[in-house]
Amino acid sequence: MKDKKRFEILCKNLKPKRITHTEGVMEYAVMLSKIYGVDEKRARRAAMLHDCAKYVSTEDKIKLCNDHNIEVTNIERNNPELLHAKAGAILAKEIYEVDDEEILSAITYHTTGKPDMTMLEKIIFVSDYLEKGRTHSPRLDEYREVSKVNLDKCVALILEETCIYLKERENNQLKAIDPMTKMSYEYYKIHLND
Ligand code: DGI
Ligand code: FE
Ligand code: FE
Repeated sequence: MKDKKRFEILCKNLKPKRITHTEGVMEYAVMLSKIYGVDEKRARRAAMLHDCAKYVSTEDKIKLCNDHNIEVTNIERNNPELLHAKAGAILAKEIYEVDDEEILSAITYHTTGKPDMTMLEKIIFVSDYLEKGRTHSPRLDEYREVSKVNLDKCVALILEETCIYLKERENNQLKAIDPMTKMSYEYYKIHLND
């Protein structure tokens, strides 16, 4: 399947706001892949599909994972928003005909990160946070500058901010930190001092 066809199918499954975000992630990911010597087409494809399961119902996301022998953790069961990442990788393979394991992994871990990510995985993780449409943090411009010179430090800064954000929410009992987010932060935090 060609990427043009993938994008057509995607557009039928996302709302306009989410398509705009996706295009922002694609643009940012291509920009970073030029800097870090990653294949632009693969970065663009991973970015295109990273949120493809964003509007799948909780029930369907759990069913997709069960049917494909993908574990659903308790945290994910209680915060089903997290599941769009794993479900997205399943749809990328089954509907969008992507069999590139690194692209699928970049989709799986785009929300939480994971320890020891590949360059492509890191690019998708930071591009999702930093694309031009994002305004959720006052430090985004600072992170954008870092992303162009030190990707590991950028991953660490984003994970740090995410953990702080989730902790604040946690006191309101709204969101629990996924163990994978925590593990990612523990792995990358050494780069905060780079
Ligand atoms: O899908 P997007 O909105 O583009 O971005 P995303 O996939 O990074 O999802 C962002 C949401 O995920 C945001 O509301 C925070 C939430 N999130 C990220 N890490 C964790 C988390 N939620 C929980 N409960 N635990 C986490 O560790
Ligand atoms: Fe997402
Ligand atoms: Fe996203």
